[in-house]
Amino acid sequence: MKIQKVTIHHIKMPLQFTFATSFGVMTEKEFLIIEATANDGTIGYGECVAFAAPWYTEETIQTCWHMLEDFLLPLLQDQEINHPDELQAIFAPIRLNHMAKSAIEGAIWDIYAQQQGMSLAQALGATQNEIRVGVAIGLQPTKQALLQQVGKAIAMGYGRIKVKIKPGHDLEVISTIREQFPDVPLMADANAAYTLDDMARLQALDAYNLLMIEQPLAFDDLIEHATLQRQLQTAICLDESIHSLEDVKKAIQIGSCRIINIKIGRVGGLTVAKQIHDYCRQHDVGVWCGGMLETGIGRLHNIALNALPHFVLPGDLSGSHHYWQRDIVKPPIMMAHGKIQVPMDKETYPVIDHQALAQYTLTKKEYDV
Ligand code: OSB
Ligand code: MG
Repeated sequence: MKIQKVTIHHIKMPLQFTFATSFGVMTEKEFLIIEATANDGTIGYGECVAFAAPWYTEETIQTCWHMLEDFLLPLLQDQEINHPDELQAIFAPIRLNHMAKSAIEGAIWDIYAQQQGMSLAQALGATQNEIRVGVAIGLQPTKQALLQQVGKAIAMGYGRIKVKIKPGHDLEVISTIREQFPDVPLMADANAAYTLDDMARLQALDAYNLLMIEQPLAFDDLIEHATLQRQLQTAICLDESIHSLEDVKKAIQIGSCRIINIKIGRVGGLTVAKQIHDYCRQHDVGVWCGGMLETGIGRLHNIALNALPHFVLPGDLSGSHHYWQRDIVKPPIMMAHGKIQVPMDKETYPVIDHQALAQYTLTKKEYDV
């Protein structure tokens, strides 16, 4: 295939909940939706998951747009692409900017799957028809609100509860949940809020039978996480620190973690996400699929990835209505009894809700590639 035309839709959607983490509070999310048209007329969609501000990684909506417009789309000019894996080499002259690369790569994976007459999951080599999912709950203002959120999530069937923690909102948060729900599969995500000076506080979390602690230390660290993992019983899971297969190899080699959160955007696309999955499978390291509060487009890509065989831990993957009043795909993605069905054939694959997309659009721009 060749890519002939790309439309970038800049959209903003109000979240169904206030999402508070150690780095701030979110009530809405911006996205770039990438609509790519191939020379045979097939249209594919990708999603840029960067935030408006650079607190999770260094990328933002605006840096991604700049990268796409000025560097990535020009590299696709006259480029014959036989398989989306080839984009790794095509984009190699551009350092990092993984969320920008992933956005266009996802659209090209979507085109490729359609051209093969397959669902995205099939094109990736998925083996699971349904996946078990978990929910991420932000920092809550009160104990009552926290218990109510956790109780509701358990009642909805989520297979794993993840709560955000930060220094001062950690042991109390976890002990409060454990008193009421002693057996629920529970984990904590710190979004890099701690340092090794907090060792005692982090070790105290060992008493609560957590599945894992996600990204306790700095966003760019592997070494200190290895030091911490040696002194913790609870498994460390890395999120922000993992940008590539090379990062995964180093983290495993030095013992920085026992589990990896794979986010398609953070690692630069589905091709690398699958390579990380395969490597962790060979090395017996757990993986799960992380979330970036995606629209249905990004979520369908997460679901397809999550259907690969080594994704046995539930990911941060809820149904459309958990995040949005109206999603931009139809039918919306449904979660029931803690599970999401993986759309495996053309007939049941959700399509873009163009009316909803238009309703959320701030601006859009068309590029002849
Ligand atoms: O750290 O995993 C994270 C959302 C935005 C930014 C970072 C993170 C999250 C989540 C995912 O926790 C929640 C979701 O998509 O359901
Ligand atoms: Mg995280």
